[in-house]
Amino acid sequence: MTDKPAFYATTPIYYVNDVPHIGHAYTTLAVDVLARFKRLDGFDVMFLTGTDEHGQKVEKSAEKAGVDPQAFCDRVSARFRDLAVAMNFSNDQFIRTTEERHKKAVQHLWRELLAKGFIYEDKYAGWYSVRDEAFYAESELQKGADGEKLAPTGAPVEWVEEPSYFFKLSAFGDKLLEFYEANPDFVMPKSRLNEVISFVKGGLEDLSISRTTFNWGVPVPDVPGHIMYVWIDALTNYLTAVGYPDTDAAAYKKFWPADVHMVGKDILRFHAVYWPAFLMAADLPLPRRVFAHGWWTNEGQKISKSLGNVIDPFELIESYGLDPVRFFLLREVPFGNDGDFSRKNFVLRCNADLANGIGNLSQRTLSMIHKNCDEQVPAPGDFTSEDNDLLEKAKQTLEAMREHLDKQAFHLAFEALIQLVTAADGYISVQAPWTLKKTDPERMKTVLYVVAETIRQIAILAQPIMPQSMDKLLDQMGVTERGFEMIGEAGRLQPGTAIPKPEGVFPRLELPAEEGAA
Ligand code: ME8
Repeated sequence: MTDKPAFYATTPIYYVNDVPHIGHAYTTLAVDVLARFKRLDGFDVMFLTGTDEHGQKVEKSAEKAGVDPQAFCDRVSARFRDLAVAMNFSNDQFIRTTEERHKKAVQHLWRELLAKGFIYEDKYAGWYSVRDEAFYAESELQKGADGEKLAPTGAPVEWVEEPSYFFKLSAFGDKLLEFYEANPDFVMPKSRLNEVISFVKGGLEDLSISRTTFNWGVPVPDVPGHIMYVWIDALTNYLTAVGYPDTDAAAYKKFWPADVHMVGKDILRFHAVYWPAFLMAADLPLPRRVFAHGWWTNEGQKISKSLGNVIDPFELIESYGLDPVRFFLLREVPFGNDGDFSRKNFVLRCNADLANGIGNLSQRTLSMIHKNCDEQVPAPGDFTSEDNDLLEKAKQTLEAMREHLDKQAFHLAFEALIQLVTAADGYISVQAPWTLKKTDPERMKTVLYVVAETIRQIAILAQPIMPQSMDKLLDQMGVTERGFEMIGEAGRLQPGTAIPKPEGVFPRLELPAEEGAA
């Protein structure tokens, strides 16, 4: 391990009750972009994702499939690993809650909470939703069309009565409120923090953390017949991955507490209330941030298996290529807000920003250099103030992206990048190198150099979101050093570097046959 600063970011671990869809790809993509950005910016990164394999929901799905639960988990978990490959995710680990190291970590945490007096035995009688794997108070329930009781998420609930161990969550209300007050960026976006605060202010009840009516879970230590509630099991994965319970482990010392837990808004309460309470109870440091992003719908409709409109990320990549998919998901919607996926918007956005933007800028510049400068990077003359302005803008773009990504504002980070492309386009139109070719060939070389140098920096800065295409572009320009320390003067293109006939990086995409068609 190096002495570089640490950055630890996690995704939720996904239930293996169903195959991955665009929502799962979205969350992991967001963390992938952060991880790649931080690595290029000189950090030692731990990027964790994985699968959540215990609980009643998974047990029931395995039963329905007629397969033993472990075999079922192995099969579906593999699909999530396939997704990571297909999406070019750079995760450092893929954790599974059925791994031995994880069972050991959760059982250790349980013993800690018990020893510190935060666990007691009682009987649970209340509402439970298997779909949400969550307990609900009577007051939280709503009525369905036929008058049946439903969870606030619309999921069915059932009345459960069984012996259970409880975690003294009620003891943490004030401590949590103090913590949120002292760490106002702990939950982002801000509106979500307000939701969390009002939930905690409403009063916290103790949390049932063991179950006895099924088997598919981590056994409660020393108590036959009890398995752990799937959420205490699942949340602990963030500790397992860095070596817990060995708090002297190098990874634990370097990476805990996590910098960001990235989650969807559906599971904010578990991450921003239960998880910090467990950690406080165990005297462990709390994560620095929980970011709860918004929800994707498909052409205006809720994505659901029963509606048959689940967006398959593998199919999207097949149809449009990987990097446009990566770009669109994080560029289109202000991160944190809900977003609607439409193929028409997808094509329009990618054509505007990629094919006509970065793609066209690099294609025409590299072609002109190839044709008019002996197939190599030209030597520039003295820079004018316009030249320096554009070159300076690249440096400022890195700073802007850093600032935006520290707040997980992906859309603003990419907006800053696109503005740099637009500035380069504007510069070419004004400088008109095609005219200079006849009137002042030396100045033409300087102009082409300045644009090529800007493209080099755009490509370096865009690597986190579009790693494959930017690799291809940087290869075409003979650029080998690709870290952010190369932004600005340090990595200037060397005159004389070969520029082969360029190959386009972003083909134009075709609009779907019917407007707005799915
Ligand atoms: O909740 N839009 O797993 P899960 C955006 N195992 N994001 C979406 C989405 C959509 N339509 N659908 C799903 C669990 N997601 C637990 C987590 S963590 C210790 C345990 C994403 O398989 C989003 O990140 O139900 C959401 O929070 C997550 O998938 C839920 O995944």
